[in-house]
Amino acid sequence: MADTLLILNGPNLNLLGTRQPEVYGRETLADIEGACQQVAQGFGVQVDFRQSNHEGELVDWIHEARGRSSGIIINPAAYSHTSVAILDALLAVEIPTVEVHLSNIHQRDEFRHHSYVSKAAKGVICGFGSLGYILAIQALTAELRAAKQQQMAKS
Ligand code: DHK
Repeated sequence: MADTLLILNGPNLNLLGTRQPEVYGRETLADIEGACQQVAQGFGVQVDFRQSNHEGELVDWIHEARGRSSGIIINPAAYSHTSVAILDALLAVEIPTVEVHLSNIHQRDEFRHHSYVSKAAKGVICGFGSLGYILAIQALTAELRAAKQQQMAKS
């Protein structure tokens, strides 16, 4: 069966397209999901794409990913800078994770420079707009392939 990547989006990302387009671009979240689905197909993986404005719901979805998803791509949005709960959930499930931000958080307000979530991430991509999601799919699928090859070499 094909690997599934869980792509999680945090608060206010449902407003993409109209929300501060000079910062976040003009693409909607549905546009980004469409691009992710298309690229994932090319890589032979499935994508489960979700958005929530609620921290607890994101935590629940991370827990549910155990045994279901081979990788997680997360744009925690504002929760990046506040959520120990999301960090702990990612540390608990031990699923390879890539953190994505549309904007370059290091060029913005100082409170956006630190992300709690990064401690649980294999890598972080920021500043490339929606391309970041595509790069994250590419990086995660390469990681999964390498891990499988290593396992096969061992057995
Ligand atoms: C999205 C948000 O909503 C902000 O709260 C973060 C992130 C940055 C992004 O660039 O995708 O600070």
